[in-house]
Formats: sequence, structure tokens, C-alpha cells
Amino acid sequence: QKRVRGVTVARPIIYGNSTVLLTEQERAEAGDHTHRWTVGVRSAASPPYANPHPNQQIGGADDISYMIKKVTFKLYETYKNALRTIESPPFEVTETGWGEFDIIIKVFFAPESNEKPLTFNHHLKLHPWPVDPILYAQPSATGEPTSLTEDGQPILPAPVISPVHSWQYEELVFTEPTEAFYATLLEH
Ligand code: SLL
Repeated sequence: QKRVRGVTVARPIIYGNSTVLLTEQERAEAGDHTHRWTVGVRSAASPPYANPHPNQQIGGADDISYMIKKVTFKLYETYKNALRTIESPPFEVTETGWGEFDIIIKVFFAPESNEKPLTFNHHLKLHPWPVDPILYAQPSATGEPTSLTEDGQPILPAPVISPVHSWQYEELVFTEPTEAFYATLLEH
């Protein structure tokens, strides 16, 4: 594959997650799970904060599938099929859980690009800020005090803020792209 000398093309993306608290009814059926989250890779042209679970329009400015062939998300090992492979947009995974952990996101590019996959590490965010486990209980959907300390003091329920968003902006930089990939990039 011939490469285009002296040319660099950058394409902005975002990766990260949005989280909502489960409703009381959902929590009753979800075992110890408390939150529903979506982790994904999206075009920077798509507003991540509009809706944590958007029905994305595919094929418009939001479409990144012309340059991205698939994305894998490595979840915490206790999840079923912890390595999730998403081969078409939207490149995202929705799950429920109770805790935060690191998700390894691997982005594979269109085959004609000859680009190596790119790896991001994203810390899944469920809570609006670092919650001190001594001062605060887990957020309770009802806002009721949830428990007492050893010496009988009520533990404050953490403030309920939902949804929570954590997204990073990243520029994908293609240095001396192949001729075929350069042509694709210029079309978008
Ligand atoms: C923690 N080190 O202790 C982290 C681990 C794991 C979170 C968090 C449910 C997983 C499942 C879930 O949310 N795990 O149901 O398989 O905070």
C-alpha cells in the first residue's frame, strides 16, 4: 500500500461512558446492581451529554465507521463474555453493575489503512465525584439514609446525581496514510 508522503490527517473522536441510576423497580430485579452505563467510542460531532442512550443516526456526521472497523471493550472479568466486540456503529456497550473499574478500549481501523489498533484505558465512572465510603453510603435511589457507622452515627446517603458523564476528547492522527485510506478520509 503506497502512502501519501508529507500528509497528516486528524479526526476527532470521544470515548468514555454515561451512567444512570437504576430505578427502584429495576434494582429489585438486578441483584446487587445499582447503575446502568454505556461505554463507547463516538464521533466528536455527536453530543455525548444529550442522552446517555441515544438512538444514534448512523451515516451522518456522527458516523465513524468509514475509518473504524471494530471496537473491542474489555470489561471486568466477572461480566459474561468480558471481551465485547462491536463491528458496526454505534460502537458501544450497555451494561448494569455496582462498581467502577477500568475498561480497555481497542479501536481497529479500516483494513485499507494499514494502521495498528489504538488502545485507550477508560475508568468507568458511576459516581458524580469520588465518594468517601466512610462519610457516604452508596447513592440510594430513594435518598433515604442507608446505614449506621460502628458507633451508631447515620451514614449520609450520597447526593443522587444521575446521569453521570465521563468522556475524553481524542484526535486520531494518521501520519502518511495509505492512498486508499487518504481517499476515504477526504470523503468525510
Ligand atoms: C471495586 N475494583 O471493587 C472494583 C471492581 C467491579 C464492578 C468493581 C458487577 C459485575 C458483574 C460490577 O459492577 N462489578 O455483575 O459481573 O470497586
